[in-house]
Amino acid sequence: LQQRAVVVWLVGLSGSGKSTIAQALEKRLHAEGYLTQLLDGDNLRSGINGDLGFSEADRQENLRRTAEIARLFLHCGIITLCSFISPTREARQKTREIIGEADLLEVYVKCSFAECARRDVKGLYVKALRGEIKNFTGLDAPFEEPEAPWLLLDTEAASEAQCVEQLYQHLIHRIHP
Ligand code: GGZ
Repeated sequence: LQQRAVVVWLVGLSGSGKSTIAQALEKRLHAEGYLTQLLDGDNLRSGINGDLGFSEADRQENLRRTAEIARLFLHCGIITLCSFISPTREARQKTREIIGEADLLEVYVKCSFAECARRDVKGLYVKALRGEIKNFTGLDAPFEEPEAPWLLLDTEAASEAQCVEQLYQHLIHRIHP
């Protein structure tokens, strides 16, 4: 199978919808015969990045290692989907340098802090607002919005299915220009 690989990097707050969108996109790409790999903050942090927490430095290291791993998959010709908060401009810039500007598609999964806190899928926001989680993104740790993402998906304005469809269409046009 001849395919042009890319890294799709989803940026956004916890609970914004990154992983859900990435999983649905992966399922669709698989069904069409594409080789994919999904790297997710949630699962990498239980394994290879299990030694890292949520300080600024640990997040940078989390993203640096992930970018190095993504680069390996990219060079195998695999469409690599990365789902990480990726909260700072600096960390995202380093990621871009590791993977290479031309092969990194940054997708901003936009959702306000208030809406993420309202959804609170994992109950983390309630804990963070009670002060039980320190360095929580958007509360007492920074989230710098991507200024010029390749694609912006607003999960407050559009449904999950619409966001997946939009991302899929953009990606396919990118792979087969
Ligand atoms: C933000 C946290 C925190 C703190 C635990 N701040 O929605 P989730 O639960 O499943 O995904 C979040 C995940 C964030 O990991 P990342 O590797 O994506 O973060 S980063 O890119 O900043 O390195 C959230 C959970 O971990 N979580 N504590 N303090 N999110």
